[in-house]
Amino acid sequence: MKTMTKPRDRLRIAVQKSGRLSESSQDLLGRCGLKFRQSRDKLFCFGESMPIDLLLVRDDDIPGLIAQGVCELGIVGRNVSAEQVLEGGPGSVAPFAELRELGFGRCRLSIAVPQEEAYEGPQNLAGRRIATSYPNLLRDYLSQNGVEADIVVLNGSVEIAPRLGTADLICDLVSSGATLIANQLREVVSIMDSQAVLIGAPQDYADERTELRELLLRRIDGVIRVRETKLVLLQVSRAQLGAVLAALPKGDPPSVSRLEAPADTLSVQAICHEAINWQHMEDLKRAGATQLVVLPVEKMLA
Ligand code: PRT
Ligand code: ZN
Repeated sequence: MKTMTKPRDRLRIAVQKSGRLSESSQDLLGRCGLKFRQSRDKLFCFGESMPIDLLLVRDDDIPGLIAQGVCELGIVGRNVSAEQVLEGGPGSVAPFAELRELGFGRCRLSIAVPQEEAYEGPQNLAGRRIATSYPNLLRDYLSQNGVEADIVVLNGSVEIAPRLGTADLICDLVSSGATLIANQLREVVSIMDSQAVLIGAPQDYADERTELRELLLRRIDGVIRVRETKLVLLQVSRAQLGAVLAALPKGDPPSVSRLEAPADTLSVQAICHEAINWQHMEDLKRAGATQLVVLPVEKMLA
């Protein structure tokens, strides 16, 4: 006989419906083995492979849905979760905790001034009008620096406020910096680094949700680990081996073998657990590496 699963024995995750985090959030959950069937209104996705469902909403609603107990988990920018934590006022206990950094949606919350304006430090912010969608984070930064300024809360198009004359400066999210340049603004200080994070209710549940949450967290950890894992292959002369090994990004102990020819040339194979950028490649080359190849790793079982 088929048994019915009670609603509270399913886990609900809130993710952004459409925006910068939507695709990467769903991709991450897909890589964890979750498959979904979308409802007609496209707001709810029923988990077919596991008792884990998705709620597709605006990102700003995600912390509140967790606080109200509608969802157990959510994926949101740290800028949004940190702003809402501060909403509770000083000393208040956050109704959700940051469980994992997810490594996508990276940006920073920065203060920017009109391009021609001088800036020496936070004292230059005193008495100015600063436009932002993140009043709590900005207020927190200003008070930590002992500065008083007027915060002008805007829910969008923050970057045009100085041109419109509704504010003197702005405090907004920046990733490439192109928007600031297009609006003749100059980034002067970053007040917070942000990326997508998994947030969740801090408590355990008396039912199956605690176990489901643990299982999902283990899979997310696995996906993140493999995503950052690379196989590095290179050749190096025996004399330069020490320098090349020292230049390798963090990882498992590499295996080193002798080549048939040329004599005294070694082949190195290393699993690295860090993102490998062009700077790492150039450092390895300078240390003596040749035939340098970096490959993605699909799956791992150590
Ligand atoms: O509709 P909904 O409320 O769900 O979406 P939204 O419009 O509030 O959010 P969305 O989709 O724009 O962003 C979601 C999350 O993505 C943010 O909360 C951040 O955590 C993250 N993120 C990463 C960014 C950026 N990068 C980003 N560059 N969010 C916004 N921007 C904007 C920024 O506000 C500015 O207007 O992009 C512009 C600057 O970009 P650059 O590349 O020109 O510097
Ligand atoms: Zn939003």
